[in-house]
Amino acid sequence: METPGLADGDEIRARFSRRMSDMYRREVPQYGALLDLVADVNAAALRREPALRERLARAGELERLGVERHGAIRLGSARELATMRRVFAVMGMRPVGYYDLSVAGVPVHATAFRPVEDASLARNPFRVFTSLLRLDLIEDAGLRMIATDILERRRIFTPRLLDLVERAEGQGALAGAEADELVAEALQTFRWHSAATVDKATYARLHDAHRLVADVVCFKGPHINHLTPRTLDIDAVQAAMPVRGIAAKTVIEGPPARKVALLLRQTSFKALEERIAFVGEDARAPGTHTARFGEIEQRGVALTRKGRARYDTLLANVRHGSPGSPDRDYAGRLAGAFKDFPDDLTTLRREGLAFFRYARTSRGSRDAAAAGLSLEAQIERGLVRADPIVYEDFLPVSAAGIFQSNLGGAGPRSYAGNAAQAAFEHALGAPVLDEIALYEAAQARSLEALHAKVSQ
Ligand code: OOG
Ligand code: NI
Repeated sequence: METPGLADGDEIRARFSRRMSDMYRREVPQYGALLDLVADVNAAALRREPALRERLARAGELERLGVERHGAIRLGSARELATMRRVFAVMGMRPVGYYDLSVAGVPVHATAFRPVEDASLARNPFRVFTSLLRLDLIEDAGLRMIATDILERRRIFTPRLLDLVERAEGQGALAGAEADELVAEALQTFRWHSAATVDKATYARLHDAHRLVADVVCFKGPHINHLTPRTLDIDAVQAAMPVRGIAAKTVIEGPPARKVALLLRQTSFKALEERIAFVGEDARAPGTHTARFGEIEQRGVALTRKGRARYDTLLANVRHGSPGSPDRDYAGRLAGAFKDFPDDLTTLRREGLAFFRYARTSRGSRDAAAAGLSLEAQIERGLVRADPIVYEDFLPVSAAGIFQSNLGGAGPRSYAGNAAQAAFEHALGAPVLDEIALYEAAQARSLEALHAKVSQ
């Protein structure tokens, strides 16, 4: 336990992510093997690139290199989602972005609960990709009723957790011991239950509708289905996974490898087949269920709306025709498609493709003439610095790829793609924040601070 002091949202989130990591490592030993591999690859990258080590040390990121960046859960009802929003709010996490996965044959839509302030992200970046099952996409009306009924009856939060959330909402923070208790109670919601809540036949019917439907409906809670540490060299981890007996998914999701990392690249090991027990007469004939895996991520610069539209188009061109299972030459075609996408920070900035945070350098603060110069001229003379803003969100096509590689052999089915953001927000009980607007605001704030200083 980590009792001392009053715990605010950032502190509660930090405790929560540590305890979650310990729990998941115990539950899924292969995840521990992935963490060991990532630690080795990161250490090698730091030895190879002293400049990278220095940059991370300056930014205070070295100590946090090993902490998980995100996890994911799948919820079954509006009530669960709305309550989860309150639980995460106590941990300083807000819903950011709307992700429609139905277009990719996955019957869910989602948001990411994450810290939004720079200081909070720096303190602990943990976020949770949170999906809501779309029962409206189950075609069989009878089965839809069964699933709805099961989900309406289950209770995924302990009564004590709800008490503590209410207390924290009233006070804005919790005493250290209460924060520990809240974290322990919250973990109950995320833990694995090997006992299904349904009989074998019901599991099979839900599984036939979609594996994901069975995963959400048949268990006592929305088990955390993966955690994701940060790697400094995702290509190296991808190549080394099979060497260490870890079954990697076929391709790395997201943009190709480049000098200037863009957005987010991710890969995972395939979900494990785990034994589960059914209720009723089937209790003595165990079954298996595939849900839990491990993932890694490498983040790059956030793209503007213009940059993002270009990224989306290029990616769609490459994936056209093989949305579910990219072929062997995928990496080559992807790199080819992005050949004309600028790969240096200056061009990305000048063409308005990526977001930057501007700050006066110490030389700039001493130079009275700086005020009369254009921003570009000040940057060229080393009076102002432009640092890329890191992308903190997810990518729908990548998320679909991660989902699919964990749904076993079955290829993607198609649902008539229909985003339903209004319905999602209604279930959530709040609007989601627009992720690009957050980056725009961060960039604008840095420019305002610059101008304010100049005019003093
Ligand atoms: C979530 C998959 C999406 C990511 O990193 O894009 C995701 C899930 O499988 O529940 O976590
Ligand atoms: Ni993930």
